[in-house]
Amino acid sequence: MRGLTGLLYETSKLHPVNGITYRGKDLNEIIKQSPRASGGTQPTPEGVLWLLLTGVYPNQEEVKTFQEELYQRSHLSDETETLIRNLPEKMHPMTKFSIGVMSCQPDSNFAKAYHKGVPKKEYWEHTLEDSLDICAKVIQLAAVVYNSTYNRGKQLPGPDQDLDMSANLVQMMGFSDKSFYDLMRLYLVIHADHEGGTVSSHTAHCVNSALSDPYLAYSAAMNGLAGPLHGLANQESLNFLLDFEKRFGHIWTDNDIANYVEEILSESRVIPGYGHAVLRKTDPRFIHLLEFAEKNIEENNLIRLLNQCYTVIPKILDKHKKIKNPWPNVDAGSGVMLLHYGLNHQDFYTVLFGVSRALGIMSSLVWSRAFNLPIERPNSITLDLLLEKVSSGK
Ligand code: NMX
Ligand code: MLT
Repeated sequence: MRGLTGLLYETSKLHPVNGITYRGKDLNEIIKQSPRASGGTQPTPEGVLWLLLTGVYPNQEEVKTFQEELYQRSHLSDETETLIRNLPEKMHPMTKFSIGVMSCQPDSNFAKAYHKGVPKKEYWEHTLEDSLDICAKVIQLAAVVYNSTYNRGKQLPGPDQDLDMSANLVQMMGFSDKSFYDLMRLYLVIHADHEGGTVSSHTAHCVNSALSDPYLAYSAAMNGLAGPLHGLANQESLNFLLDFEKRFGHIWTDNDIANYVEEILSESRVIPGYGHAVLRKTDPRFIHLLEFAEKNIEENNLIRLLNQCYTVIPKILDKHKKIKNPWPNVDAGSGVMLLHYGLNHQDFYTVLFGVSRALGIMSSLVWSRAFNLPIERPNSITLDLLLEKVSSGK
């Protein structure tokens, strides 16, 4: 269905060259104009959630009140926390995260309202309640998944109502570097939405179109995000660089990178973090991460390697004519930044992508219900019928 316009999706739109806009505003503008946390250099995800929902930036006072409201909504039940803590240690964090979301589903305001028989025109209001709850709870869910997987037995701070979502998440995971708070703000802002056709947002839209509640829809979306061609590419991209480093150490040439890439391609594997279904230029989100690194992170071997890959890999991929976009996407660089701050559990990276994507997916579901969009049910065709159609020329 590449290139086929088949969805109404209100909150964002992707341009093949200029990248994503949220409510018509590009990331440069949002990063400059959206309210930032006190003492921070980056916009807060709360402000971006407000923008996605309403189409306008909140002022400083509104974002403060909104932050307080989200904090009130963020509580997890003991059952949910216990469930996550008791999941097998080796289970992938994305699986735990998705199960965690499902375990909150009995609290769905939408599901209760639907079963009480509220009129259709009120569906969006109950979807909004669930959407705000989910955006607030995912911070806590992610922290519980992280701590129960990697920080077992450690005493860690609980949520702090004076902190924004990003700072809270970083602090609850046991990190205290204020520059990491800022990276997390940038991270959660730039991953929030990528129009309606991404595997995750489209999945949420499709599931919710059956009037499955927002918890069911978001959890399904996370199962799509967990795929290596989608959100899991962020862990794969860092592993790609670390494997290269293991082999070549700190001294390598452009040729070494080129040979390494060709070797992977010859095994019919993909180069994670490169290519895109829609983008035809470097993903602006990747550039924002590089700019953050330039200002805040002292150059190290991995950052040098990341930059050199950016110079070498597109030239190699461009020679393989079937690859439509040889440029890096957001996943190429995010892991290197997280690793710099000590977050060295690659398996967890896609959970952070998922936390961020809640903002876009949840905002768009509110609009889908406000527009009363119908159940999504495209036609399909069997191979025999397809062959018949082709041979008859119709
Ligand atoms: N490495 C190797 N082969 C590639 C790559 C890549 N990075 N990108 C595209 N191709 C191949 C692709 O597998 C396909 O091969 P085949 O016909 O044999 O199936 C061919 O090139 C044509 O694909 P495109 O039309 O260029 O890309 P498509 O829209 O099908 O897929 C991606 C888009 C993003 C799935 C693809 O570029 C890819 O697999 N990239 C690596 C994984 C990745 O970084 N995913 C993250 C996407 C962003 N995100 O955050 O979700
Ligand atoms: C995303 O952010 O979801 C990815 O770039 C994938 C996409 O846009 O299809």
